[in-house]
Amino acid sequence: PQVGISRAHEAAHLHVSGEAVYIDDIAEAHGTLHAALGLSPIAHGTLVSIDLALLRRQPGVVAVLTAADIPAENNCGPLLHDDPILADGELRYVGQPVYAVIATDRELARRAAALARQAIVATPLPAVLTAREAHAIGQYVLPPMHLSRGDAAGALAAAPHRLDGEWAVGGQEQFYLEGQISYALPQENQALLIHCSTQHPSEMQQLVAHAMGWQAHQVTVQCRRMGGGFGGKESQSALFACVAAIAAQRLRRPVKLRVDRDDDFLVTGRRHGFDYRWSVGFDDEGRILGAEIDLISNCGHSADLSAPVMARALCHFDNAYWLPHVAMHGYCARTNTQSNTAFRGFGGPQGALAIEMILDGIARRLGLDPLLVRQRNFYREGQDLTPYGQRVEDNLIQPLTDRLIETSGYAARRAEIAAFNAASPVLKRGLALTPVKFGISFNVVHLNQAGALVHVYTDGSVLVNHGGTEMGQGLNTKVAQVVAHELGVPVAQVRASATDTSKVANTSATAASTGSDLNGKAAQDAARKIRRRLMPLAARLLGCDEDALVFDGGEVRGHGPEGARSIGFKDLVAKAYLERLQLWSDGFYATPGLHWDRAKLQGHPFYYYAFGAAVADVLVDTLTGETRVLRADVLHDVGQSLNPALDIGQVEGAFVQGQGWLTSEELVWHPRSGLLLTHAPSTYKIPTANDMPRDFRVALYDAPNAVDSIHRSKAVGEPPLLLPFSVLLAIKDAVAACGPARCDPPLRAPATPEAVLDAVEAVRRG
Ligand code: MTE
Ligand code: LUZ
Ligand code: MOS
Repeated sequence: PQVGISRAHEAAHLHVSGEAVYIDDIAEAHGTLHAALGLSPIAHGTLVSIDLALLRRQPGVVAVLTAADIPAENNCGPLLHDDPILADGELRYVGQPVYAVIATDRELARRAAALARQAIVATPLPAVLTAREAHAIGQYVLPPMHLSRGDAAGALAAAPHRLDGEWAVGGQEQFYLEGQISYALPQENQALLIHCSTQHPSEMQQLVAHAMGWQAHQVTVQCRRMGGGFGGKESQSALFACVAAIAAQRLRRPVKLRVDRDDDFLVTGRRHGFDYRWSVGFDDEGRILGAEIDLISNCGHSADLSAPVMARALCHFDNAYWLPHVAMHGYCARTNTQSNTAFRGFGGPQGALAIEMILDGIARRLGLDPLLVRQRNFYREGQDLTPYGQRVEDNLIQPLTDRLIETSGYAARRAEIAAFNAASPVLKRGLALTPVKFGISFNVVHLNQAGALVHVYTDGSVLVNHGGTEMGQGLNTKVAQVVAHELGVPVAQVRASATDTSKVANTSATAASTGSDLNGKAAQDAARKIRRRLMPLAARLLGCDEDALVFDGGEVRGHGPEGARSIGFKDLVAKAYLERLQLWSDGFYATPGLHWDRAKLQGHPFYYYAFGAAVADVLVDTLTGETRVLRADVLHDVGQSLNPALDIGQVEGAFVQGQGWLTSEELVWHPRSGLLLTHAPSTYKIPTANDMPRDFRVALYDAPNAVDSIHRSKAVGEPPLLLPFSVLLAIKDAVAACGPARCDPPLRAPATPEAVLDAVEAVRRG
């Protein structure tokens, strides 16, 4: 078999040697020009004029483009068309692109573009910089969304206990190592080839075509790989693709637009920060009887993907728990900041984190171990209907958690930590176990489709192209394994080529963790069609029935009346060519059984759920607020893994990325000017190797997917980002050890040293 085994990432040797080609590594065509963006210096205002003469006389400048130079639609927004490529009339946030300078080299383009403060004349208007303010005045990018079941208010009123809370979690920068970049090359007869670092080549093609007023066939978008996307290149690669395309076509020269890190921070959005306000009613055992919650997301200046992000947040507030009566209200606040977008988890983490904070609060109020309260609220037989009407089938949460409790030695460590804390006044330890249930599928039904193209050449080697994009997650490796498995050839005989809109059309973003589920199935379909075409010939050559054929190990074997015979795959293919059999095929896949009522927020949006759980053991220095993850035990469900090494890598990466979100990555906008102050690694702190859990034990829960997914595997990209909720709650647990029994530390997220110290002080004051 070629699936179910660990294989190195197909480009790992290229990544480590520096040979892997990213967009900026593509050899520049003769005459290439470079673009740089001039950014709005104010958070809100009316654009009066741009001093084009000033910009044009800067050294090296070839052209300056403004909104007036966009041939057709001035929009790069994915769903609502509310995202200008270049500002037109209104300035909406500090960092909004207002003009593009095209120059003979990048440095000159940047120097000219940086004159924005002098070049842009604008009349400032009052700006709304926080979601709270926007919510208070009812300023949204979309109408509010409501998802409820039963009688939450009645259940709350009747409950023996009640907890009211307000809390917030910050946003998060994707911090892909390769920044946003597009390189556009004019082609003959009114066409463009665009190399774009994007998770969504088809969307880039469409948005460029709309901006140009062109037909889609005039635009080809290619992406060999990204140096990370993490959701940040699902929609927001479009601005860069559009600017490069417009400039290239206008000047009839290749144009590259690569922004530096600071501009990437200032121009593009990130994970939505959320504000919450909740009331929950519960019984003496900590079982939730009723819950009401407002979720307010900071969307920034436009809608982007905020609607499906909020929908996913609402559909993950339940996480692993049965909520008999619940009312959720989602508000998508419009602010004068970057437009927030997809980031690993896509609102799911922001939804589920709220219920985990609530359960922790309930446990502390009742003086119970939070784990016990969690277990009592788990979905179970008869209490397995989500608020949005989908049944939680094949629920692994209890067996998986039970196993992790045992393998992590939870009970013994709980006692050990209590003893440690009793004897340690300054350093405190904390422990927490949190579960994950994550719905797999795009929560927009029609996006759950994929296509692929498989070519078998006459020497038996195989080229596969599919609609997905490679961003480091190992999608091409998995798809190559699937194709190799189907044709019975070694995986080294299969190559995946760059994603290209001229090969597979109308693709979805590589997102929602569905890359291998969708493209793996589509590629399998294509490979299967080729195998089926080869079977009659093979059966004839081997003197056996078609159903006796086995494609494996680079050959085809058959057992017929004359005994066992075999033929090399290569020889079979060579003969098939002479017989004029079609040796290449397309493939297609659409996830079955999905339905979703977007207005009522009811239906069956997910093909299945992925589960997981983590135990975090942390150490907190209560004098400095510093924290360290001493140990993390993870048990994560990837079904029957296509490639355990890649999956463990995804789990580890997602864990640490989520840990960064919740402990160190803090975004700060200047309260008056609206400038994002944390726009570089000097002030915005992503985790380093030193922040990894000191003892990190990741195991896969090895059980085949109950539904017919690709080789019974499960999606892995996003769900493990929720595992480090355990880190935040373990920090909270450690802080609680500083205060009186049953205290509930008011810990902010991210739990930076400052936030930890504030919480320690608060519980000590009582
Ligand atoms: N892993 C790496 N190395 N780089 C990335 O950019 N993106 C994540 C996840 N893992 C990402 C990653 C996100 S947001 C998603 S949705 C999935 O990968 C997308 O890929 P998949 O569907 O093929 O898993
Ligand atoms: N839904 C979803 C989406 O669940 N994940 C996504 O990444 C996405 N992107 C666009 C629209 N809906
Ligand atoms: Mo991932 S946030 O769905 O790109």
